[in-house]
Amino acid sequence: MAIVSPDILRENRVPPGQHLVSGWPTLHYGGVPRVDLDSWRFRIFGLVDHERTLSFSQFLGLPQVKVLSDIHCVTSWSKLDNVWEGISTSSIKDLVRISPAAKFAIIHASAGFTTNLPLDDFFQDDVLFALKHDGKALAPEHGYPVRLVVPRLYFWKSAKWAEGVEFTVEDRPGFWESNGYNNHGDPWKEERYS
Ligand SMILES: Nc1nc2c(c(=O)[nH]1)N[C@H]1C(S)=C(S)[C@@H](COP(=O)(O)O)O[C@H]1N2
Ligand SMILES: [Mo]
Repeated sequence: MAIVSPDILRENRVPPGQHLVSGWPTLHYGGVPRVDLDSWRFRIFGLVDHERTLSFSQFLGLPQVKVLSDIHCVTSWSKLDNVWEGISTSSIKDLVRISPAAKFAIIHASAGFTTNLPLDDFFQDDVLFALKHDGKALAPEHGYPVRLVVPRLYFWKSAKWAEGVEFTVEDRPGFWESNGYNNHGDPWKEERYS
């Protein structure tokens, strides 16, 4: 059974200032990395009892979920009805003991890209590390092999080419958050820029 992101159930699904597109635009800073699955690792670190480093096959072995969600990019395009499959962030919670002092998740991705989320946002049940979109492996430009998907926030929080997550006491604005975007990014409140 798919987890339905709650914004899907709104009567009006398009947030203020957004418009629908038919394709799937690509947007990121820098180049598309060529990822080798044999050397790929996913690291869980920071305020945890034991840091974990997972190989791709170990990551694939975690329980998988399916999520139905909409995409809202801060540049104003929205794309409805996306089916994602991958690893729920709650599976990460089952792998390590996160210190009660931790308040933020910093998602690390290729080439030093990061994005930051309060733990409450990171552990919503519609947030996942996606491996597939609409039944197919992610294309390289959309984050192959693994991207975060945070359906309730603008899409810049959905880090492509994810490589790990760090738990911290202090907030640490990531790449886009340090370059003019809002620290939180709720599309329904138009938290676009800082
Ligand atoms: N690693 C990485 N992930 C990223 C970005 C980036 O620059 N680097 N850009 C973000 C932004 S601003 C957007 S809008 C979405 C776009 O995802 P898409 O290209 O799959 O549509 O990726 C997000 N994830
Ligand atoms: Mo974006």
